[in-house]
Amino acid sequence: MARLKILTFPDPKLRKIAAPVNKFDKSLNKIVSDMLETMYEAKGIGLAATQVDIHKRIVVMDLSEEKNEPRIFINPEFMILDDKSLFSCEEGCLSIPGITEEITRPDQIKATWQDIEGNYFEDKPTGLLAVCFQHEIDHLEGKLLVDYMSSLKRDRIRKKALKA
Ligand code: GNR
Ligand code: NI
Repeated sequence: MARLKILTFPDPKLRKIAAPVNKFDKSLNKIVSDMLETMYEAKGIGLAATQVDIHKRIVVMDLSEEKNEPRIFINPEFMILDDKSLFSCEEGCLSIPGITEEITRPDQIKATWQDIEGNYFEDKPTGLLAVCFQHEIDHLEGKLLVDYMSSLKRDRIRKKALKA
């Protein structure tokens, strides 16, 4: 296993769109295990491959207290089932350290993904799992928390990050 470097805003590589995974081989296993190590080390609850400069549709998560329930989502997708059912959450992001923002997102979604062997799954996550699923898919599409903020706030965060 290896710990990977997490890209931070405003790195333009965070804006790349990830490509679907179509080979469920050893190299996918290696990426996933490195991403899990990187996520645990950084004390995040989720990590998208985009954040470690790998532009493939791979997400890892662990929402458990004990940090012993790794979840792996290959080619994750979601559909909004009810656009009137919303959930607000104070979100953080490993790629925008030190910043949190309250974001409102759909709470009733249908999620689909593949596992590391390519088997297909679906579920209807709610609450934090639904939030995290959408947050990570945003990364795969090159979208970040700052995109939900006012441009004034975003520019302030950008300037601070560039100065540091
Ligand atoms: O560690 C993380 N915490 C978090 C909290 C609320 C909503 C989303 C998240 S994801 C974030 C890790 C991360 O940046 N994943 O992309
Ligand atoms: Ni993030």
